[in-house]
Amino acid sequence: ALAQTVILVDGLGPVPVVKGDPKLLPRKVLQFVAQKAFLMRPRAIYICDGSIYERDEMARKLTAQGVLKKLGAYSDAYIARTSPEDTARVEARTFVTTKSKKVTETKKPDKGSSEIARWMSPEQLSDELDARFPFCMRGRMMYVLPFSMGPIGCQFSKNCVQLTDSPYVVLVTRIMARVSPAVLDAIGDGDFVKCIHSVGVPRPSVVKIPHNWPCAPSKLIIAHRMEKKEIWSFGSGYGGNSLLGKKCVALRLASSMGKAEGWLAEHMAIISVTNPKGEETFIAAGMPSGCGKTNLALMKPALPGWKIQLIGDDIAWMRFGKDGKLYAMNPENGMFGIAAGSTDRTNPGALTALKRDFVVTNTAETSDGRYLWQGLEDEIKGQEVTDWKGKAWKKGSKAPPAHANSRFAVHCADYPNIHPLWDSPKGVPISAIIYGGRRPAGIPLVTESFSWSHGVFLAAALKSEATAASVPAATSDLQHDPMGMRPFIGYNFGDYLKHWLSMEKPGRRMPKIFHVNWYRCHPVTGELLWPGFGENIRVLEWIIKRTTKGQYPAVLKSAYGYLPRQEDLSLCGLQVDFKELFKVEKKFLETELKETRDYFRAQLYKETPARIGIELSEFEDRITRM
Ligand code: GTP
Ligand code: SPV
Ligand code: MN
Repeated sequence: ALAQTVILVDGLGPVPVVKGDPKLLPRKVLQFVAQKAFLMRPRAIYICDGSIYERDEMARKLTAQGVLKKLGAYSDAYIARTSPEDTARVEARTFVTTKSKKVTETKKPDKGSSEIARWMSPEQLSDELDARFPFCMRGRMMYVLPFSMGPIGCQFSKNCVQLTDSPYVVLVTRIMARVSPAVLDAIGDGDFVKCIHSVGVPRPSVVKIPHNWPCAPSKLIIAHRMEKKEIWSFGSGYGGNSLLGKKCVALRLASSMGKAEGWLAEHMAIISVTNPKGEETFIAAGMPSGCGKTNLALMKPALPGWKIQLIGDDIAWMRFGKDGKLYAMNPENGMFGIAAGSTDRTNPGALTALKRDFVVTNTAETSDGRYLWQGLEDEIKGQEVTDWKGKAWKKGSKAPPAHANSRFAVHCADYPNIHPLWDSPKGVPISAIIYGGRRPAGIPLVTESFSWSHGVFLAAALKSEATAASVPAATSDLQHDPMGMRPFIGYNFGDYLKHWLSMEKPGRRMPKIFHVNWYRCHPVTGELLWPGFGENIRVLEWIIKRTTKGQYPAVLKSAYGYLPRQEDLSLCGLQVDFKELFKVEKKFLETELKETRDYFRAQLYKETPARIGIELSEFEDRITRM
């Protein structure tokens, strides 16, 4: 008989390794793989290397299962369809586990659960895992996926190994993170983040699998054991639930490591903006899911001579350098951007990136092998369309062709306007931080904070309408979403705000903090007051003038923050209602203040940082004087 490569698992015996050489696994990785193979009992093990051969193999496998189809109009492009029950992140089933509850949750007087970093005790988590993971990969392949968040082997990067039974996760992680055997070398004798993921449907399955997309929504859990740097995810194969490098490692885990080590992991795009004179400014933009980070990063400026280049579209790791500047780096390798609504008008950058080696999920497709979604309907020229559920679709059909949280996954490096420093391990120096959410009423188009602590306050008080990026899907209710990080802060919210406030130190060049609102509507007609997208460059221009030309004095002071004077904002060629866009009303702010105070009271309780209390009362004073 042919000698077969195996991993010897204690208590179980040899488990075949169908690809990769287990002898090349670092000792601790091999141990991890063997222990978890004992727990989950896969039929075989596959050690991934991130190559295009591997991509093709996953694609063949998923195609045979009916989950994936090649999009013939591009090269190496695929469309995937998930189960309609597995289309977005599930916050209610996402937990952070630490020995002491205090490290994670702020204490509250009432029994309602925290909206930020839901704590689960180590004991309860063990029970939850015991009820799910034993034998969960029976009949399935266990993929061993070594990846790095950040350039491989660099000082601030994080080495990770994810075990998964989802070939889709392998296919997409290859785009989103740096998957390579070099990560195993970088691990060497060292530690790594342990990610354990299963779709939760062992074979043979006793239930019918919709769209052949196995998942177990009723048993879903995503849990972070912070002290052990371990992430456990069960029951979902999609997005932030299963691509564990993204929200789980690069935000929740990283934010808590950043707290301990003095840096920040934030839900932010990083962009370079160059003006017609060739002067470049780097900006970080924090917004809740579905509020415009990717669109901003891939924007085509409407003003002539301006250029925007992408560094990152979703996550920023930021730390102050010895020169006192704040450097931001993108730990990801790809973009997992919202597909529906991306068009030549709104977001031409997305379409220019989607030419080769990408995966779209839960979009529609045309009979000539192209992707299709809301906003692209006019491009249908007689082709037949199949919607995200696999059903025939026609213009005028009631249901939209793509799911509202349909996504494209594409390599950052394949985007034509990628910045040459996009993968710099040090990052780029940030001059301004922009926050923004969906605020149909009351909040101006752009506001500059009075100071660092006022900026932190504005960001902490950020609210936005819910979007389809997480379940339950879009209601239009306003939700608090501090720093756009509500689902991603991996530790105590009070400590998080203190950490942000503590960034300000003598000798540091603090970026200015702004708040933007692309989504204000006319109070009577309900129509959007601002055209958005490429026109947002006009707001960036003002922000840059205020930031880099320290002496540029032109502002109006409002109770909410500094506002631009009409003559300082380039509005030429636009028909906009400046007065409505910037109206700041006493009654509105009074309600806003009360509501924000209540929120902090509920979510922070006694851990509200003193400085935030001062910001609240200064805000109150300013409102009183209106
Ligand atoms: P996540 O990937 O979920 O974190 O979202 P994101 O912050 O990257 O949001 P994205 O850029 O994908 O934008 C989400 C949706 O917001 C888009 O599909 C647009 O419909 C809308 N959007 C983005 N920018 C603008 C804008 O300037 N104006 C308006 N009106 N809508 C915008
Ligand atoms: C978000 O929800 O902010 C995303 C998509 O970027 S997911 O990867 O699903 O978290
Ligand atoms: Mn995001």
